[in-house]
Amino acid sequence: MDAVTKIAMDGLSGGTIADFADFANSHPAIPERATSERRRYRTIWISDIHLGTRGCNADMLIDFLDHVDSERMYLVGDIIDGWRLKKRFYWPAAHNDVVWRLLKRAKRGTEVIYIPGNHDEVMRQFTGLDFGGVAIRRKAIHETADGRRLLVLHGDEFDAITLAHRWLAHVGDVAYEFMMALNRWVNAYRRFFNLPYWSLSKHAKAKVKNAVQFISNFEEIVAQAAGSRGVDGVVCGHIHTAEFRDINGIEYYNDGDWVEGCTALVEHFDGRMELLHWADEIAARAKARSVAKIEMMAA
Ligand SMILES: [Mn+2]
Repeated sequence: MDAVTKIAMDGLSGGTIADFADFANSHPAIPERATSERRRYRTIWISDIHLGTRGCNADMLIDFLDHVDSERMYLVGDIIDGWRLKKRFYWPAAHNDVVWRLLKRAKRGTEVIYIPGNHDEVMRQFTGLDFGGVAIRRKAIHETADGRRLLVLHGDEFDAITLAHRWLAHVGDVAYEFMMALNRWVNAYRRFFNLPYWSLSKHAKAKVKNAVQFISNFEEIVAQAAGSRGVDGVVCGHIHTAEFRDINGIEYYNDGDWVEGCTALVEHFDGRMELLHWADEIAARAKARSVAKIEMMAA
């Protein structure tokens, strides 16, 4: 048993991830909204949550999970960050709440398919198994309501091709960690002044030419690989850049992340696909509330 599995097991048998041994009788720290008020979709894809890190935006994800529901849900990798957990154990109550909500969904009848990524690759050894209604798979083929076939995978499979030098991945990792810390400070400041959530790396990525080049290379390589497998499109995560575009006749979808982009990919009941930007949804909700308040005061 490696260190990460051991941490996970220790946690399950008593530590901070205590309640899951008695999941049916446990309750989340942050109470759930009524399930009847949720927007329904045929399918939801989320990835790159990075539970176990300070970067994880668990509060926004909890808000998302409490406002939407679906027949099927894909967890497209890097759900738990084993790399970071191995260095330092970090597991606040909100992270427990995310896991609780995901398991609860499976229990209520959503078909949950978990495709581990590189940060939670320790779970890949359980490929083919089902845990409490969560099916662990290496990849999947999703058929949309209108019959298109989409390959679903995390995306780190292409690192060897997209990253010419392995060490670049680690430099990128350190730089990314720094940027995430900066992002937290910027947004703590913005929250204090009642400003909406702002994504630093979304702006940085759009400015840095190399990052743009890397992202478009990744997108093209993934789409090409999907095309050669004879599917209509591909859904992945990994690079924390939500996207939806046509690449030489192949639909390329990236569901983004819950570190700072806070996005999800959804399929409507007619097969139509949409990227949800949850920070925008929360801002729109707050605005609608304040408009309602002003109208009430004026009446
Ligand atoms: Mn990844």
